[in-house]
Amino acid sequence: PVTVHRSDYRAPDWSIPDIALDFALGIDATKVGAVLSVVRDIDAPVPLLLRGDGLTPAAVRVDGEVWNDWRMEGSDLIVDLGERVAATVEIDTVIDPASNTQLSGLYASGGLLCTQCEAEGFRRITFHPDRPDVLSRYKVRMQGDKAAFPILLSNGNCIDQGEAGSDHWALWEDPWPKPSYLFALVAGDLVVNRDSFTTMSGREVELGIWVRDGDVDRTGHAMQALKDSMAWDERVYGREYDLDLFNIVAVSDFNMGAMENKGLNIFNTRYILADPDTATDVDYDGVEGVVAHEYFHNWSGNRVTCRDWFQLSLKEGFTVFRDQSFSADMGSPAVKRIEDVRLLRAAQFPEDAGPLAHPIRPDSFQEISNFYTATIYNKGAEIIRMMATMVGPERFRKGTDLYFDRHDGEAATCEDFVKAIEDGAGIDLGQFRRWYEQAGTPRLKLSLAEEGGHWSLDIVQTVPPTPGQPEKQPMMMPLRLAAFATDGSGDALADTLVMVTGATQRIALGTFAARPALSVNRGFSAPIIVDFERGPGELAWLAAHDDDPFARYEALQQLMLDTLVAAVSGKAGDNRAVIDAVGQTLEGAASDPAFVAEAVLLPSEAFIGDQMVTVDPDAIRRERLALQATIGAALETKWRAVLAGKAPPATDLSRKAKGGRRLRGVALAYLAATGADDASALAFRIFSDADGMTERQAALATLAHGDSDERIAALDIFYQRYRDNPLVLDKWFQVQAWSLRADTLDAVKELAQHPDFTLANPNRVRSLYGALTGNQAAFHQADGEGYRLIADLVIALDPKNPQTAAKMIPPLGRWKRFDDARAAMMRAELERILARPGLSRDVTEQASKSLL
Ligand code: B3K
Ligand code: ZN
Repeated sequence: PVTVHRSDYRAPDWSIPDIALDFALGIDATKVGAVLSVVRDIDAPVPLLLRGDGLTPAAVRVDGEVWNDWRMEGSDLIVDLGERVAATVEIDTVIDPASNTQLSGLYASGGLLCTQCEAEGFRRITFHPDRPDVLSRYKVRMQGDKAAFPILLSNGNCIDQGEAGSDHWALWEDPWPKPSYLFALVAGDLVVNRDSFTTMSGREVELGIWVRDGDVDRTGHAMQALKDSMAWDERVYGREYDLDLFNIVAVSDFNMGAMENKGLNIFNTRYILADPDTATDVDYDGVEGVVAHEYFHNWSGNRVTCRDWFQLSLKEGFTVFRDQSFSADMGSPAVKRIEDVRLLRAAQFPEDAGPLAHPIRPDSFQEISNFYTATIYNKGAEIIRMMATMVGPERFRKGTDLYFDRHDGEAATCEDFVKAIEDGAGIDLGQFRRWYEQAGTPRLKLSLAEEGGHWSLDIVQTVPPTPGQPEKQPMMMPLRLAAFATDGSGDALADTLVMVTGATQRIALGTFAARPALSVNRGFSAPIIVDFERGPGELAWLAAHDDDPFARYEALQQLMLDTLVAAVSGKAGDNRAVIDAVGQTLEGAASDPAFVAEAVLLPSEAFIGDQMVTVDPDAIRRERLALQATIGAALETKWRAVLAGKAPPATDLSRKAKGGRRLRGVALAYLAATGADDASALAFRIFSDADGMTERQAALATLAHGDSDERIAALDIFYQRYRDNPLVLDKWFQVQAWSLRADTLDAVKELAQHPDFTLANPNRVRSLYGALTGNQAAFHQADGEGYRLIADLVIALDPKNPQTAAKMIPPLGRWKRFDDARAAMMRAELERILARPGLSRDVTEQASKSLL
């Protein structure tokens, strides 16, 4: 496979100010007529290079004449335009949406025609440069059978429509120049939830959420989220929507969450449909966050787009930061921060520590689809957040205003963004730019020093080597800290922001009579790992007294983690400190149940493994369950008290109600871990009495870990009730693949043969196999069966859907973290995948890099 390098970037030879597309729609044959007005941007004559993927030109015309001066170079079309400086190039192609199982380009999903073009799917529809720095105004005409395709949608505004026998047609025009990856078309039988929004300048925008008949009652939450997002972006970033129409379409078969096509977002149904009976509180928050994310792209991504795909984090990191801030404002900032950091640690830290590590602005790739990663998205968001933290909200806003002002209508770079923040906010980001260049999670090793009652903090910073980057320079980062006297003397250092820049650095903390309790990286101000040895007493004190809620959470998590890591290494000690700290934290359950639920949750098996030199999945499983049982038993009355209350009504989506349900789920898990006689009966009662999916799924998941008759009954009831609802059926697959039972791998194998399982739907694949790779002890079962299952899946899925197949590979690439026997089996499976003939570029890149 060819490697593309960032340093090879060259501006395009030809620009394309206008494009007219004409679609004659058919499920298994759609004719595409493309008219490109091209203008040469360099002096010397040069042919026009148009990318294609699986296309054959049926006809080529230039300025109205049949043209023969073209050739195919691989899958690309080269049109020789001689001395021309401008021309109208027309190309006809025919594509087959029904056989497009990759779900990239124009494809069929349950009778519907829809598109997914980012990053390089437009070239599967028609020949085009298909690079984000070629921006055009689009006019799209589509015609098709009225009965099969009653609704015809594209970007922008519908400017004309009409009938032609049994056909009808529509003409859409998008006034805003856009790159090809933002093109979208949808045709099919859809119903709409309509609403409207009045912008800050008083313009009325028509909103539409389009779904299958029968689903429209589940679009209310998405609509509210859309209106809230539009208002929020005006208030917080001064950004107004810029078309008279904003449409969202939900489709069942989609490779990722959603897509920000200009004026016509296309969504995975999973992030649109929600009602209390079928969606959990987590699902509701997911809908709100993703609707906001795609809407925010209208400015961070569409009005200012990316020059090339190496700049992907320019739009994704910034937009994730924007959606995180929005969700924090809509709910609880502390809980949102905890969730975001948990995700970063679960998905991004392992990526940064493994063979697929890359900077947020990569230097090279083989297949860009492989770079829609937690690093580009979530670490990217952390880098933007650090800039915002360093300059504060007002100056950050000056920086983003300058960015949008300077680059509106352009295809920009990460450097353009940093420069705009530098100029607008007035800060020197010279050293900070290393975050764009260097991969790997920085580590700060901390220690306290004392001289005559004056205490200071010593910092040693290291950035670990990553593939292709053996040597690293120290990073610049904002570190929020505070220090407290635990002896009642009242000495304290109030919340302070220090800039860490050196490989070593000393920070004065002030005068304390005794060693202070240090609250460090408060709010997770920098995306780093802190190594700081602290006794259980100090951590417990912080968990109870720190005035930063995130730091309280961190202290308790660290205490749990230390206890678990010691136990796994055979140094089990006294659990008293953990039990007391959890008990103490539970005292706050009535006032902030959401925070308490997050705080008392044990660290995940994977995160415990990340603390160890060699991960021992079986010991981690054993010790985590043991600690859960111990805490469960020691605080049994408290858990029972939580469960004895009435669950908030499922229709109540307030912060408090959601928190209450979350805490009940956690309490039930602790109680079940004790093996209490009545635990299964209680879980089954909660399952049966539940008036909504949050409680129902939590109870089902708890039962699914166990061995009771109630487990079989609940799984069966759940299946019978929801077998016709694909999103809920996904949950049924998922809870079984998540199960802590010893026979989970066998269950997964059986479920893969279930009539409702299919490789054609990415959500279903993720609900079974994605859940399995998240189940550490099952995936890493000592006989290597988990590895075989995933490799078999990759091999079976790759010919159908390489993007989704390639996403399953990274867990196999973590082999260095495991014992020799497991590492050898993981490598063997990667090699078995690579030995398959005709492998996609996506899978080839991920599997071969994973072996390094
Ligand atoms: N920009 C899209 C992701 C496209 C992924 C293509 N493989 C969704 C988003 O980040 O908003
Ligand atoms: Zn995005």
